[in-house]
Amino acid sequence: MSILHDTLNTQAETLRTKRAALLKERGDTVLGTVAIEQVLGGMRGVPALVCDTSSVSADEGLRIRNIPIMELTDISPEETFWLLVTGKRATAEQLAALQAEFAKHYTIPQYVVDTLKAMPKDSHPMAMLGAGLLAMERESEYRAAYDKGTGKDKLWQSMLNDAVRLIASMPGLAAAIYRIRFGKGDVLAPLTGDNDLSNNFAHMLGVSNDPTWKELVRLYLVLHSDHEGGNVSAMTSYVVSSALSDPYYSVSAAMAGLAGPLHGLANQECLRFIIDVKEKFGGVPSADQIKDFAWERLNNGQVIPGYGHAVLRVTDPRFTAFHEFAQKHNIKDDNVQIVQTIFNVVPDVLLAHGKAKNPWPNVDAYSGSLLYAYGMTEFDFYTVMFGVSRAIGLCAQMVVNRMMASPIVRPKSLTLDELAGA
Ligand code: CMX
Repeated sequence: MSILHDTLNTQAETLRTKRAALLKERGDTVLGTVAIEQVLGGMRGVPALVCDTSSVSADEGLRIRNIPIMELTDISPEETFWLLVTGKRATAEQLAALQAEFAKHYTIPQYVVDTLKAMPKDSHPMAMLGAGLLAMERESEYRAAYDKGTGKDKLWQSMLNDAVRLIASMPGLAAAIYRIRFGKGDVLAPLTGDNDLSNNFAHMLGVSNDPTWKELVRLYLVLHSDHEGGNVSAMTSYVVSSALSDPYYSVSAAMAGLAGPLHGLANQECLRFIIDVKEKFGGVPSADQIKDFAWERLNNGQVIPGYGHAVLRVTDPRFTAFHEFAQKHNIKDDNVQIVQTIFNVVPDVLLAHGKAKNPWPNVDAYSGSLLYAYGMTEFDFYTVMFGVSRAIGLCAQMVVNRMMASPIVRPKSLTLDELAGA
């Protein structure tokens, strides 16, 4: 039983009542129309999902429970989860109790380590993350509760237990992937006497002893945790869990989406772009050289990774938060300078190119250069870092949706001929 159960017991009832009232009193209210260009254009802007944990606006970006992300840059991942799932800031006592629950799961089962070690040496770290999560599915209390015939309105309780365990296992799982996949030596045990999730993650990765490394890991885990309900990873877990599949299935499916270069893998692609630039020009290039390089890429039909967004129309505040971190800690290596030069040049290039609706950077344009600066140079791993964080938001969204007893997702598809005749 998690400390969160007490807080959420009454909230679950309130959410279900609110949902039922909306259905009864305003169920036939029309939210908008759907144009053919939206159907053919990846459902852009179609208001079709419920997500209470966070929202993303075009002109401001991410708010978690209506708090701008820039006001949350000093909180912990544990507090982020608490806020996402309850809508309230945790007290120090609640936070300590939640951390103690998380800490029970920082050591991942040996059979998961064995599964990772048995995978081919060239497996992508994201494939290993998905496989590790699926191996752990047998731990699901939610599936066991469903098998025992637990009623629909109670299932969220065992889902919350799974969520706590899954989120707490992610750092150990990711760190094991890092150490096994990149030949970093033994898998490291968690810290003794320190329940803090990001401290444990920073330690188990074994990347750096610099105290600010822990701060970067904490910030990284907070910034990537949630981005409302319509992005690929969130929507994937929403759909999969709507079939009452357990969180291990749902999060591993979401990780498969996060592994795509237009979504989470963009941070890996971004660092590759920066390294290509550095190698081509033998260091930090001039603004004109970056401009030519960006045009070359665009004319070749490639995207500029880390730029553009389906919703945002301004610089992503998470990019700004990383920039402030770099300034605070005086990180000015070549990669960070290249990130800055790209930022000075690429928006104008994208505007002149005339395709991208948003020429400004997203979070992925900065994050990798900071990981690299602390010695995590294996950029195939960066999306796993993203995944550890994103699991926090995915699990929060799933718990809230299960509290509401959301139904199975089943929109209508049309053939091209049906659209043509519409
Ligand atoms: N470089 C070049 N072209 C870009 C571009 C970029 N960074 N961003 C958008 N475009 C292009 C699109 O490919 C599209 O071209 P076509 O009309 O030929 O298909 C056109 O501009 C219009 O796209 P859009 O409406 O502005 O953007 P979408 O909502 O379709 O896509 C996104 C959004 C993020 C996939 C896109 O901006 C992109 O590919 N960016 C680069 C990859 C990236 O940074 N992804 C990370 C996003 C954050 C995350 O999810 O983690």
